[in-house]
Amino acid sequence: MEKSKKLFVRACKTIPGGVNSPVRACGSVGTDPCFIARGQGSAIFDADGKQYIDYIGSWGPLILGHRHPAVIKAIEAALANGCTFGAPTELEIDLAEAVVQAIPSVEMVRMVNSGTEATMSAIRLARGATGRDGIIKFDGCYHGHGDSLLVAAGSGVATLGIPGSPGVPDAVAASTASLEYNNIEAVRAYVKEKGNQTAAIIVEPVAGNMGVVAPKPEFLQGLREVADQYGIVLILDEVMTGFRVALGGAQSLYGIVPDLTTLGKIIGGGLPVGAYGGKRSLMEQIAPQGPVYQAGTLSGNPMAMAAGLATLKEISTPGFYEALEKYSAALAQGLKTAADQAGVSVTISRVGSMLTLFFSPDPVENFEDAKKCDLDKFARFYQGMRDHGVYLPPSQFEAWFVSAAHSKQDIQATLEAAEKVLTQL
Ligand code: KE4
Repeated sequence: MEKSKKLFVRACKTIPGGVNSPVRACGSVGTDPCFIARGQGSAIFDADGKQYIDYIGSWGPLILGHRHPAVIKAIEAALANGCTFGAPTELEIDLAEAVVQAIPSVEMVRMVNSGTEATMSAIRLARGATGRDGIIKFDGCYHGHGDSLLVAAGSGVATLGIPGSPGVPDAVAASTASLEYNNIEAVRAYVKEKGNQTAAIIVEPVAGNMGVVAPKPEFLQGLREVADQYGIVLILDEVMTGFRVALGGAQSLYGIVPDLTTLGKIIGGGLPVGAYGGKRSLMEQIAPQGPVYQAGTLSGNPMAMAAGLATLKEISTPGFYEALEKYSAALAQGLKTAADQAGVSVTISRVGSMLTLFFSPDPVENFEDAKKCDLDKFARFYQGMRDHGVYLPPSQFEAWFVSAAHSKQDIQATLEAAEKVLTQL
């Protein structure tokens, strides 16, 4: 850990907190971040050469694991022609068509460079299309760091215990209502008064940023009905769940048809890509076709398009999700067994290959439930697992990701480590 420590000290001199994204800082779990030198398959190696089984997978993009041959080959082929042109390329059409084919509610799609850009743009489009300002989001959901959405947010905001964020104008924050996730009655009550001033409801169809929390059966359908009743744009933020929980995303699992969908992570195959898309009648309002402006120097970058296309091709192969489900279920079941045997009260929450081990004896259905978890115990668990070569998200309010590169041996080694660490908690 010596080289990592030295790198962290050096990083802190020129980079705020020594990291380029707060969730990487590890402060909330009482340790310093590992500096990573390389990854291969399900493994990553820190600057000191220590190997870990990686369950962060760059926070979701690496559903194929690190350096999948098809992805590397696609990036190299694109690079051979140049890395960026600031002009349209065929690769952008190819990825747009692949997204449209995989997600029927998406008739048109615009590529951007991050999930934050995707949600910011979708919100602007909803406001432009409805002429309304109001937004409904949900406590514990995280939709990137755009001003309108940094209200009662999850992920790093929750991890750092920041109530919102300085710098977000009160007027902007005031146009966003954050309600309780999974509480459709709270939404119905809110829209009675404010529905006609609300441009959009944005929701993670499976929450991943308060830890993994599945929607209650009536929740998503209830949002669809409310949106229809009040002319509100329903945005499913599938930046994390898109191509993660199913090829068609969470909307295909739960049978919900949104007006807009935001995407990211997996569609970039590890390179910076976000996207938003949906009903043609909405997307045609985006410049230059329509008046709602959104732009980006590197949007649709050919290398990123190539990495995304190669990834979508691999995950579209028959049996891909079934295999992922088998390993993910085995991991979740094994963790529960290990905790029970160690006498540690936990709740495992899993949808597909994204899961969270909550240090709480009770089910977690919303952010209030998640905040009741024993964060000290989580911190000790995180550190113990890392000492045993298992690299987990350094926050109770995040998801573990299983990739196609995780082997039976990886799962077994993870469970052996968990048995030891949970027993010593
Ligand atoms: P980015 O701007 O970080 O690419 O995407 C923002 C975003 C939007 N919507 C959802 C549902 C998301 O999960 C995210 C980003 N996820 C976090 C991890 N929980 C990114 C990790 C980080 O902030 O470094």
